Amino acid sequence: MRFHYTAGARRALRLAQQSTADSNQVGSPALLLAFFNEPECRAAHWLESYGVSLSMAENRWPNVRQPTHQETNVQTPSAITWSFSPDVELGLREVQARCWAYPKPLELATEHLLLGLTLCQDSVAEWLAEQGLHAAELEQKLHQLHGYQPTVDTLGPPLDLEETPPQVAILSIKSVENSSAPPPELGPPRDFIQAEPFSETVGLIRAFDAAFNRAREALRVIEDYVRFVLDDRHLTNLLKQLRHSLTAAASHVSRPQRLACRETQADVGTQLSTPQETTRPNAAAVLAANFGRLAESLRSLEEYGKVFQQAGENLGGRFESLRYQAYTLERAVESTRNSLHRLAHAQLYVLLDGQANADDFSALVVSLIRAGVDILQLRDKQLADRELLARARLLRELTQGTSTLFIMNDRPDLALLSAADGVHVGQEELTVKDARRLLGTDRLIGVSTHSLAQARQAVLDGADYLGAGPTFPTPTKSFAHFPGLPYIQAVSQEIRLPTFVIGGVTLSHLPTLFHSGATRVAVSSSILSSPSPSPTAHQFKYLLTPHRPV
Ligand code: 3NM
Repeated sequence: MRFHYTAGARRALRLAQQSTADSNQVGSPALLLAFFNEPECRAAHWLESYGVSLSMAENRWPNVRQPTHQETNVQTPSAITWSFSPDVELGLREVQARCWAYPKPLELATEHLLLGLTLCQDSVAEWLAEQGLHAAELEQKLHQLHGYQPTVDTLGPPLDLEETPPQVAILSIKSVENSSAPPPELGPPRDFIQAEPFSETVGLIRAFDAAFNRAREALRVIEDYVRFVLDDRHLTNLLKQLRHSLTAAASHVSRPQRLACRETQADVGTQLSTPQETTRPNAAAVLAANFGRLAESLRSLEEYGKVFQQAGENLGGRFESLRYQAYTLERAVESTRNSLHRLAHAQLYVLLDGQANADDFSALVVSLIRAGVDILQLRDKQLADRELLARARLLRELTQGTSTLFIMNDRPDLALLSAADGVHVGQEELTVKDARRLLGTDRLIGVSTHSLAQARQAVLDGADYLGAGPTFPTPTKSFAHFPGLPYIQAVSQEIRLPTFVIGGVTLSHLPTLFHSGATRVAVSSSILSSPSPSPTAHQFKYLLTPHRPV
């Protein structure tokens, strides 16, 4: 919105500015006195009609320097930069709010400036009230004068001055006059000067403040879920870091400045809500709504941040990078939540090879399914592709319709061809991103991890579950390094994405593993090499099932 001033208002403002040469800010006492030095000034007439004279004002503010005769007669230069004191600035914004339904563009005359002084919430407003000049009465006079009849519809939301923040000396918003550039719709030169609207700067700070608050609130809602429902330390830390980075970036516009411009009571958007906002059918809806709010607010901060940044700064870029972090976290939270549902009862994961022939393979698979194995992974480094695919298809057939999931090791291509439930990849194999490209969103992607850093990365990459190991020495696979139990403890403490402890796990390890915080295991040799794989698997399942004494 653009602001315009009548010639009289411009002269009064110039006089007021001249008498406050030190700070160069137009303050309320100087503006009040300036009205009396401005001939034909309606504000002065109104003041006089209430019995307020120049000498009374001078007595009350003896330190305000009066302009000399020469200063009073000086020509208004074509461009003046005005800077208002915070009080005057807030008062004028109130005037703007009260006259918002006037025909545009709103032209501020001295009577508008006087109304602004009564709305300043400072010593001038107090003094004027003592003299009988109250904002409500002046406002009515003003509307009558300009032939404007406010109705209930046009009055807008009530403006509660008590809600206006206290005086803040930081705000310095400039108003620029430029008489050489009248707005096109006004035709030939008129008796006002187009000014860059101080209200736009205030509005921009309001938008920035609102977006910052929205982003912070959304982050808190998400953080509460991740902390109290998922109980995930890693993601909680990342969300907290994001919140701190957000606050650090937003502090570019100081808190006092944001508070000074905040107008929650007068915000035209606070009463508007959609039916979707009033209901949240489940936690997924809460998360989706708040990640959406977060991304939108970060985009708003990015755009308005660019307006506030100085040359050489990249405030917009900081918010942009936070937005990308938010997208990554959204996926990680979603994956963790989905997997916890999908793999809620998956505790026993068995890796098996293709056996000597298809019949042996079938018999073993059927017995393991009956024993209650939750996930079967086909992992065979010896079989040729055609035979491996045949075993995979057989495994699919045998697990179909049961509660046992089928995961293909290392080969997304064979996983697709055999319609497996997912694929498992190692650190040297295809990345989660590439596997996801091939397999789409519904199939599970598991990742082997050997350190906390790899586990954290896999969570952010959108893995559906983790293998964590090797924990104990094993004949099944050779390793140079054993992260062992310390890693199991660390990953159990930090990460809630379903994690299967792997590497040499036997029945006798279970108490130690439970003690380390683990609840799921992936096993090969201790079941397959046992004289009776099915009973061993059954025993694993029994001991892994919660609430059973170990
Ligand atoms: N991957 P077993 S440990 C295939 O740590 C495999 O990533 C591991 O078999 C890892 O139960 C491992 O016989 C071997 O030790 C698992």
